[in-house]
Amino acid sequence: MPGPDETQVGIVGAGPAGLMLSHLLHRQGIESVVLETRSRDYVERRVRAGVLEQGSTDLLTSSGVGERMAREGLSHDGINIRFAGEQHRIDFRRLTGRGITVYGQQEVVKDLIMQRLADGGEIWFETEVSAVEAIDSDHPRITYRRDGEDAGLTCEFVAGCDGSHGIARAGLEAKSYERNYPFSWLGILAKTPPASDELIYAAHERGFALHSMRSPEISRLYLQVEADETLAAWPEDRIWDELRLRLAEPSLQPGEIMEAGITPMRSLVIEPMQRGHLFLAGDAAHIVPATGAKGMNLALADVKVLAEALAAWYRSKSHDLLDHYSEACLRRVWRAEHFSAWMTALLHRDPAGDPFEHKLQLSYLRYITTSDAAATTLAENYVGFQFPSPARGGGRGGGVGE
Ligand code: FAS
Ligand code: PHB
Repeated sequence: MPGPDETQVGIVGAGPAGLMLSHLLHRQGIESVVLETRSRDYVERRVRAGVLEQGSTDLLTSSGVGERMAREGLSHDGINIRFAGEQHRIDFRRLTGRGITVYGQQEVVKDLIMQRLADGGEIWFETEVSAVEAIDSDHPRITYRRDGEDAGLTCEFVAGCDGSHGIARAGLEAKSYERNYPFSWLGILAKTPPASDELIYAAHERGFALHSMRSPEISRLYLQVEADETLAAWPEDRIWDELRLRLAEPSLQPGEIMEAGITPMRSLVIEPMQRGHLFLAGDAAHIVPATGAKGMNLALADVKVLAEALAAWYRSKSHDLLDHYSEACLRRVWRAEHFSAWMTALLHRDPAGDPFEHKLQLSYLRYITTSDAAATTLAENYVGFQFPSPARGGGRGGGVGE
């Protein structure tokens, strides 16, 4: 069943980036088609991120898709850090005046799909994009396969929102900056009440562990594992025993594991994030290790900038914001890349096991958990760093909220 063969903005990928972009464009009267290789059920069930910065929750609320998040999201004013038998709380609210909201990425995706379909939006599921061509022309073209048929969609602009393994960026003559870490995260979603009211980040000599949650009944938990680890090496008893040990949380109760997966830890930035009439957003342009909970927030921040730039073009044929899209995103992206790499190094055990490095790590953890100045560097980045606005002599705003 072929769809229309042309649209204003073709969007590759129905993750948070692609769906939010389509939603924001619709609110500006701009037509788009989202092409998604997976089924709706798969996309809505995929368990990933869990923490929203205030800039992201503001965007969801201001664009009219924040109602369920406001009802079901968990507002948190800080996180806990555990190491060497110590427990310390980083008080975001006292240090920065802001907090975070815990609300699963799959819930954001469900809310956006529901809204787009209610607004008559075009989301073509089970539609695999094979190429994005003619990106230097005024009519870039998406080639895709749907219902066993190959077809094409002629666009005025294309947004590559196809994630960390996306193909949209193939046509960019871009430079990539990459770091691969010598470990991965084993993540589970389990039917067991959280053992803590707030997130627990644990730097244990056996490895990193993280206790997050989705509701008073559902916990989201992670363990640092070998880079090439498989789930087969982690029977459920071993997972729970290791979580209780590393989190120093004997009260954590096992529960039905609803989803388990292993995610490699990787940093990547593609520069520039655009060429001609193709613009990259989200993981298609940059990847961060999940330690700093930045992935989904960066994706939403990118498409807020891109939607404003496209709206300016459709309104007045002004190219300026489009020409500066990549520059407007990269300062925020690199701040999040640095923070995510820094927090990852701070909390993970280095498999190379350098004893001097481990001592430095412990010293830094003690500094961050005793000095307000040091704790503020973590807090202001975790809740979403806000660059000084031009009025205060700084550069252009760079966060979602700016
Ligand atoms: P996404 O990857 O979410 O979406 C891209 C979409 O494009 C996908 O639906 C994909 O199916 C589709 N697509 C790809 N190629 C296509 C093609 N050729 N044609 C059509 N469609 C195509 N971040 C955190 O902050 N915390 C976490 O705990 C966390 N856990 C993660 C676990 C995993 C396994 C992964 C992979 C990522 C995780 N992330 C986490 C990062 C994640 O949340 C991303 O930052 C977020 O999904 C980015 O959103 P998008 O840019 O929309 O990309
Ligand atoms: C999550 O809730 O999935 C989560 C929270 C914080 C992180 C990563 C993942 O740093």
